This record gives sequence, C-alpha cells and structure tokens, in this order.
Amino acid sequence: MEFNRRQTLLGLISATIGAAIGSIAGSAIAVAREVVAGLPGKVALHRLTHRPPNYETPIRYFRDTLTPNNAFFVRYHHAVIPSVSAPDFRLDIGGSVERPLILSLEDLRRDFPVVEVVAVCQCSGNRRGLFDPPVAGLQWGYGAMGNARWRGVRLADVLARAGLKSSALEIAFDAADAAPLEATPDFIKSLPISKALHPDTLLAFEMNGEPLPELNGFPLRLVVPGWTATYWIKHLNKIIALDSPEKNFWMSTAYRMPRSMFPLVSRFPSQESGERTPVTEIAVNSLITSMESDGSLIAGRSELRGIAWDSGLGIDRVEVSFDSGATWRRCELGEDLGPYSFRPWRANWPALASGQYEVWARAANRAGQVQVEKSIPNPSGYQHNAFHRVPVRVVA
Ligand SMILES: Nc1nc2c(c(=O)[nH]1)N[C@H]1C(S)=C(S)[C@@H](COP(=O)(O)O)O[C@H]1N2
Ligand SMILES: [Mo]
Repeated sequence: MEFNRRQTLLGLISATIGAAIGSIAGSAIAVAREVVAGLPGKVALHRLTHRPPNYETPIRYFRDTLTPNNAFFVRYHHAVIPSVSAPDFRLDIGGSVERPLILSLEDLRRDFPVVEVVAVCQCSGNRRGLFDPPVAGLQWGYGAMGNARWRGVRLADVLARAGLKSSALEIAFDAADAAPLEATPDFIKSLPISKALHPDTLLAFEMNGEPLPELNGFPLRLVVPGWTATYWIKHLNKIIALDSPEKNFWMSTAYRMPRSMFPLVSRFPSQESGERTPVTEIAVNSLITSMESDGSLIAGRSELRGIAWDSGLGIDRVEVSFDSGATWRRCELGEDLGPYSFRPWRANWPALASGQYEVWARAANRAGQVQVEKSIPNPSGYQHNAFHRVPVRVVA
C-alpha cells in the first residue's frame, strides 16, 4: 500500500485545554480521569493515555441515542496514526480468492449497493476500571463505546466480486497503522466466514452522515455489528482470505476470555483452542445517563433514563430497583433504531421517603441473557456487564 501523504496525526494534536476531573458514580471503584480537549475534531473527552490516543466518552453524550462523532471514543494500539487522503486510498483484497482486487473509495461507492446499519461499537474492555479486584490494562470507565449510523458496502458483496474460494476459513483484516519499529505486533484481526459474509458486516466510509472522523478510521473501517470493537478495524486497507486460522498476538493471546465465563451465542470455531476463547459478541448491558453534574440523581427532579444494548438479539426489558435488587420495576423502552443500536429507556420515580438510595439498572435480551449483579472476574477484564448503580438523593 502506498500513501503519499503519511503523517503523524498526533503531531497535530494541540495542548490540553481546560482540564477537569471526571469521576464515575455508583461504581465499586471510582475511576478519576481528566476530561481534556486536545484531540483534533473531538470535544473534551476522558483521557486515559495520549500516545497512543485512548480517550473515552463522558456519560452525558449517551443521552443521545446516536453518539455524536465529535464525542465518539478513540482507542488505538499504536501511537503512529496514518493520515490517508481519500483519492489516494486503495483497498487490497487477496488470499484465497479467484480475482484479487484493488479498489478505490470511488470503486466501492460505484460498484456495490450502499447500505446502512445502526450499531454499537464497544471495546471488549469497556468498564475494565470497575473490576474488583482490579485487573491490568487500560482502566476504562463506562465510555469506551458509542452508537452510530454506519454507511458503506457489504463485505460479502466485495468478497463475491473477488470470487472467494470455498476453501476459505477466515477473513483477515489489516490496517495502515502498522508499527514496524514498535515492540507491539501489527494489529491484524480475523473473522470466521459466517460473520464476514453476514449481510450486516460492512466496509463503512460514513458515520452519522459524515465521512469517518480521522481518529475513528478514515477513510474506511470494518463494521461488525453485535461483536466487540476489536474486530472493527480502522483505516482498513487489506483484506486477506485465509485457508487456515490467523495466528498472531491479537488473535491467539489477546482478546480471549475463559470458556467457562459465560456461553457465547456467536462462536468462532476455528479460533477455539485452549481454555480461553475469543471474545465475540457484546454482552447485554445498560447504563443510566441522566445524572446531575455530580454524578448522582435527585429523586423526582432528575429524569430517570438511560440506554440498553446487546449483540443484536434484541433488548427485551430494562428494570430498575431502589432496594438493592429485592424488587424491580419495568422501564418504558423508547425508539428502536434496529437490533444492534442503543435502545433508550425511561422510568417514573417511585415515592421514596427521605434517605440515601441507590438505583440499580439491569437489562435482559430476547434470548434470556441478563446482566449480572457482580461482574464476572477474568484475567483481561473483558465483558463487564454488572448492573449500573447510581446514588440517589431525595430532596424534600
Ligand atoms: N487500525 C486499527 N483499528 C482498530 C484498533 C487499532 O488499534 N488500530 N483498535 C480496535 C479496538 S480494540 C477498538 S475498541 C476500536 C475503537 O474504535 P474507535 O477508536 O473508533 O472508537 O477500534 C478497533 N480498530
Ligand atoms: Mo478495544
């Protein structure tokens, strides 16, 4: 791949403006981190690391069902982020195909049906910072996720044009952000054929009606609805059909969870070896979003609302409890933007005598998967989906 305008985007990142401290309410561990402006094209976000850029979205932006592009979280494994000009971009499709292809963005838009899907992009390690006892890794709070309307072409259509051979077992994806001088291995991920050919799996060039932001994968990213964001390769420039399983650090070692943790509905058979299995689908989850600026709710005054989501099986119900799970009240579900989207919900306040409370929220999906009271410990801190707990003040 050739890029005649390769530069370090981080070189353009300006100094920190208006630092503030954000904290996460209602969690076993309060994770404090700075809210800083400084990433190009982004509002102030919670900064975890600057090189590579790892910034999460403050909870209040999840009051919109679609996460604004300028508040969408940013996660990179490599510090050097390529900047590619759209006219120079080429996507290379090879491996076990009859006709290897090299496609420009123009080719993609012109030669294939353009389709859309609303889907949650959530890091496997979202909420890692809330595990108790703590686990190593980026200490994400609640904001390593976002929901967007993705527009692009079906990966299945592109693979059909290339003449995918029946011997292919996996499709591997590589990006422009290789780091040959770094100790970190190149970030390459693969998908099983079944997920790669799923009609909702897209090569996306637009997000919420705009070209992809630079830091969210411009000009092209893989969109894998229902699966965690590790598979959603940004700056995608190479697709390789493989007859044998992809083996590299990011597939064989990272992004794996104990098989015994919970049964995954979406399987990745060719990568299932050993005691740890690849993290695939997004676990059912919910979040309260209407907190006051101090992170608590004021009974009867703050609205009681939030979002719920899962891997695309569909949210069945969201419930809230004010008595530590003894009784639960069903919430009203809002607008449905499709099975992979955040689903907004709201509830009325019950009559509460004065005192200190916590509201707990939990979601269940149509397959009967429910959130857990306590997150299931696992070595890399993936799939945190414990009930969201927020303090409630009763004001006379
Ligand atoms: N090229 C590239 N794509 C990538 C990554 C990366 O480091 N490089 N990280 C993955 C991970 S782990 C996550 S959580 C998402 C983050 O997507 P975002 O930065 O658009 O929010 O991108 C995925 N795609
Ligand atoms: Mo991630």
